[in-house]
Formats: sequence, C-alpha cells, structure tokens
Amino acid sequence: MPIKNSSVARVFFALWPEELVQRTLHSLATEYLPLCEGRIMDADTLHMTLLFLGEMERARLPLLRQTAGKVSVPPFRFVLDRLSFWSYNRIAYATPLVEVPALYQLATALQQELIAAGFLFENYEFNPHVTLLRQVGHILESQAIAPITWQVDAFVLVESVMTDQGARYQILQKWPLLPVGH
Ligand code: 2AM
Repeated sequence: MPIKNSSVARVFFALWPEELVQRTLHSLATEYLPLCEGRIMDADTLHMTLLFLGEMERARLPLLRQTAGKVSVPPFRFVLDRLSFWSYNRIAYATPLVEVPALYQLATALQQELIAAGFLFENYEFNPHVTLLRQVGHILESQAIAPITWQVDAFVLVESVMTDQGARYQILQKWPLLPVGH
C-alpha cells in the first residue's frame, strides 16, 4: 500500500531498459550474489538514473514534464561491459567501460532545460550506472562482463513511491528520442 503524501513526490529522470536487458542484468546480479552477497534488485526495477531531483512539489510536475519535452536528442545505443563496486554505499553496478558521449549529451540537455526553467537540484554529476545489488557484503575488483547492448529510444520520469514494502517505482511519463530532422 502506498503511503499517501499528496503534496510532494520523489522523482528522477531515467533510462528504462527493455525487458531483455533487465533480465540479462538480473541474471548477472544473481550470478554474483553468492560472491559478493547483498540485496538483489528486482529485474523490473533496473534502470539508469539520468538526473535525480528528489522531493518536488506535485504542483510543479506539469512544468517539469513540459520542460523535459523540450529535450531533443537522437536515439543511440551503448554497451554495459563492467561490473563495478562502490564501497562507500555498498553498491554493485553495471557500467560502460568507455565514456558514452550520447549518454552525457542526453543528461546534460535535460539538466540545461531544467535549469533554464528554474528547477534546482543538488546532484549535477551524471554517473552512468545501473545498481544491481545493494548492501553488498564483499566489495570486489571492477571486472569485465559479457557486453550488454542497450538501445536507447526514450527516457522517462519516475516517481519513487514509498510503500510498506519499501520504494516502488512508477513511470509518470515517457519521452521518445527522435532521429535528427523530426
Ligand atoms: P543508486 O541506484 O545509485 O542508489 C532512485 O532512488 C534512483 O535515484 C536510483 O537510481 C538512485 O541511485 C538514484 N538516487 C537516489 N538518491 C540520489 C542522489 N542523492 N543523487 C543521485 N542519484 C540518486
């Protein structure tokens, strides 16, 4: 049961992978669970955060949606080919080894539109990763994984809804990425 809070929403922009990518990432997490231990993320929650906004007045969501609709970036694909670990927050995550300019272009375009519209957020730094396991017991060396290709055709606005069972993600809106010239 969602815990009702009508005036504010905890929101973030993200890339939401297709089911096959989610399943492949979840299998990877399952494979590593006995090695590093921790809490495995459900397959259908796996995502890459583009921009975390945190608590926002619901009254501002229409402007937020309108502003996000101004982002114009063509579709692209990239590859997740590393499993890495952060010791400070005990997270295991999948990430691209090489920098993916199109990913930064999308995250930056979003930031710039939101700043221009007067939105403020704390965390400007985009750090491309998909969290697979939390509360990891054993932090391992960063390592190569079988490459997972992710075709990016859209980005989404997500609300993190607190429930009795923890956070649940609800996609509020999806914006397709359109090829140049559209
Ligand atoms: P994480 O997986 O690295 O914890 C929903 O919580 C999403 O927002 C997750 O992808 C989470 O990243 C990210 N997130 C939560 N708090 C954040 C913060 N303060 N700054 C950036 N991203 C955050």
